[in-house]
Amino acid sequence: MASVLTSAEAGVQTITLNRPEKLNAFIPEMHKELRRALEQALDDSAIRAVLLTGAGRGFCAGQDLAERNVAPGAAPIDLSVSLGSYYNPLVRRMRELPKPIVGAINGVAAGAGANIALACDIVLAARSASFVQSFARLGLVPDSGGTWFLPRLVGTARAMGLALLAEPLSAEQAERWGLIWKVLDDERLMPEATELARRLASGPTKGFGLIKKALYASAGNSLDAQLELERDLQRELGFSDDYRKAVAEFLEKRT
Ligand code: LHQ
Repeated sequence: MASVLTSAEAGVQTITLNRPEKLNAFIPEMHKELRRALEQALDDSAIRAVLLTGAGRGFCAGQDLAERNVAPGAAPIDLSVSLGSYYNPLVRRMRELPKPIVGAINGVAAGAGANIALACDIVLAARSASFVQSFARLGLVPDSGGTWFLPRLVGTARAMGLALLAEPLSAEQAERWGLIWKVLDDERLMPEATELARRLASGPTKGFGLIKKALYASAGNSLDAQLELERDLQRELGFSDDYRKAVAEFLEKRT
C-alpha cells in the first residue's frame, strides 16, 4: 500500500499521508513518495494548489520512532542525516513551491508532523486535532522548522512553553494563538479545506506564488529590503495577464 496517496481534481492536488495505523509517522518511503507528489505539483501546470492531509485519526506523528530506536550497546544514530536528506528538503520544498498549500489537519500532529503542518501556507484543523512539539520528551530540539515557525507565529513566550513542556495544544487554542488559520468541526474539515483549495486553484497562481515569496522573505528582511522586493515582484506581476484582465474587469464592472 502506498504510504502517500495523491489525486487531482479542479486544479487541486490532494496529498494524503497514508500510514494510519502509525498515525502517519514518517519512514523513508513516505518521504520519497511525498517528495514525488510535491515535485508533480510543481511541474504540472494544471495543478494550481495543494491540499495536504492525513489518513485515519492522525495527521502525522513525526518520525517513525521504531526506525530510530537505538538498542543498548549499539552505535548511536546520526539524526542529522535524516534531517538533511528528508525533513529539511521537505520544508524547503513546501515553502518554495510557487503554489498555495492548504493543510487540513485532521488529527494529532506531533513532532516533525506538527511542524510540517505549520509549513503549509494556510492551516485548517479539525476541532479534535492537536499540535504537540513532542521533541523535548525525546531530549531533542524542535526540528523541521519548529524553532523558526513557532516564535514567529506565536511569540517567544508561547513558543518556549510549547517546546519545553511538549504538551498537546488543542486546535482551538492554536487558532486563538494565531498558530493556524481556522478550526472547523471535524465533519466540516475536508469539505471546507477542499473548497478553499479549489478557490485558491482558480485564483491568480503567479500572484499567489509571489505572495508566498514576499511574506516568507519578510522574516529575514529589513523594511528597506522588503520594499524593494515588493517593488520587484509588483513589476513582474504588473506585466501579467492576470493583472491586465482583473483591472479591465473591475473597470467594466464584470466579475
Ligand atoms: C508511532 C509514532 C511514532 C512510531 C504513534 N513512531 N509509531 C526527525 C529526524 C530524526 C529523528 C528524530 O526525529 C525527528 C523528528 C521527530 O518527529 S521526533 C518526534 C517523533 N514523534 C513523537 O515523539 C510522537 C510519538 N507519538 C506520540 O506521542 C503519540 O502517539 C501521539 C501523542 C502522537 C498520539 O497518541 P495516541 O493518540 O495515544 O496514539 P498512540 O500513541 O496509541 O499511537 C497509535 C499507534 O501509532 C501506536 O501503535 P500501536 O501499534 O501500539 O497501535 C503508536 O506506537 C504508533 N505511533 N507515533 N512517532
